[in-house]
Amino acid sequence: MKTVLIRPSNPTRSGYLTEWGFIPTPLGLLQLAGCLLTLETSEVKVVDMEADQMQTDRAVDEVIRWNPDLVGVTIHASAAHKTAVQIAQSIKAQKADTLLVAGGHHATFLPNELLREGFDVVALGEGDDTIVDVGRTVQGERQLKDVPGIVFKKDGQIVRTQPRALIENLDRLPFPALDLVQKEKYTVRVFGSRDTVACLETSRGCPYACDFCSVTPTWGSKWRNKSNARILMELDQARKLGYDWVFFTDDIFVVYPNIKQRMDLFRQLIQQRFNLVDRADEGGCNGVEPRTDKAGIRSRYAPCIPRNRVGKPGNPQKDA
Ligand code: B12
Ligand code: SF4
Repeated sequence: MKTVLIRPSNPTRSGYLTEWGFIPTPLGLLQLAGCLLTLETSEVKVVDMEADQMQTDRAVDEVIRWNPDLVGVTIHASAAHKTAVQIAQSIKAQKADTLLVAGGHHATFLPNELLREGFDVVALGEGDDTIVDVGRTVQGERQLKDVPGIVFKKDGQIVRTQPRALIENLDRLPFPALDLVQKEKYTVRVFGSRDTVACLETSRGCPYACDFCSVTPTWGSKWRNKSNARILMELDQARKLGYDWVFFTDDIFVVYPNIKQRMDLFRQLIQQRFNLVDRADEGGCNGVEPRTDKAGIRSRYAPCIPRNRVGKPGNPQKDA
């Protein structure tokens, strides 16, 4: 089975890109790829329109040349929705038998709209197990109606399957397939050069429920985290691949019941000679700063607070 996973470009150009030249590795897709590669005879290709500054036509040509059975499109931010739909419609027009699946935050909240616009299936919330199950339907091993956590079209009707339970033990996930992308494309200018940067996650969810935020409805209100041993293994993978930096995508990195685990993690990172830089804005992060200080973090990147807190790795400034 051949799968193409696509990150559509965001035509509004994210502030992270314009301000800091930040082109993050598409972690969600690489995690899905890691999961799909556990299936026998599965091949996965990633088309990253954002990193390659690709126009829709070129992206579609690349997908069609690869001749996939399954195409997954991440719709992380609503701003990428229009591009995602254009791609889906062009692929369908040229290769009608491709199963088109959308996922990510935007897709989770607006599945029916995406189905009307041309997608065959929308994965709701966590996609790791869902994409494997959908892959099995392509291989003829099961049916979409038996895959939890999706919305799909059947005979012109929209069908929503039973909800999928959240993954309790994140350590059971395969590693994100970082080796499917070229690290030179993923850079950040924050420290004045084009350093390479890999995204990794150490936890999912948030115990709070701010009413403007889509995190809790997508990831659940239970904070679930990977073990320190697992996090260190993933960091080691990124280091071996030669990335200069790792960007943790967690929504909330330290929560009260897990302060000790995080402190232990920071200590181990320092022992293993990782440079740690945290971002701690004034709003809501006051508890983090003294603790990260105590754990030995010497520099911070904190654009919203005074400049004396911005440190450069290798030449760290101590907080004033
Ligand atoms: C880290 C992060 C970033 C990073 C980029 C990370 C990356 N690797 O691409 C940076 C800082 C650059 C960033 C930028 C932006 N972000 Co952001 N970001 C996040 C954050 C905190 C985590 C994303 C992440 O990597 N999660 C970990 C991976 C594993 O999860 P994932 O990508 O969601 O994928 C999983 C599922 O969603 C699903 N899935 C996803 N895609 C697909 C596809 C298929 C086919 C399937 C089956 C499943 C599936 O399965 C995956 C595995 O479980 C989220 C909030 C959150 N907790 O999700 C906000 C979030 C996604 N960002 C958001 C926004 C608004 C933006 C910006 C538009 C901000 C701005 N104004 O500039 C830009 C847009 C960038 C772009 N080019 O589109 C919003 C999106 C809301 C919306 N509907 O628009 C979120 C939800 C934050 C929020 N609560 O408001 N972001
Ligand atoms: S992730 Fe941040 S903004 Fe969203 S609910 Fe949690 S604390 Fe609030």
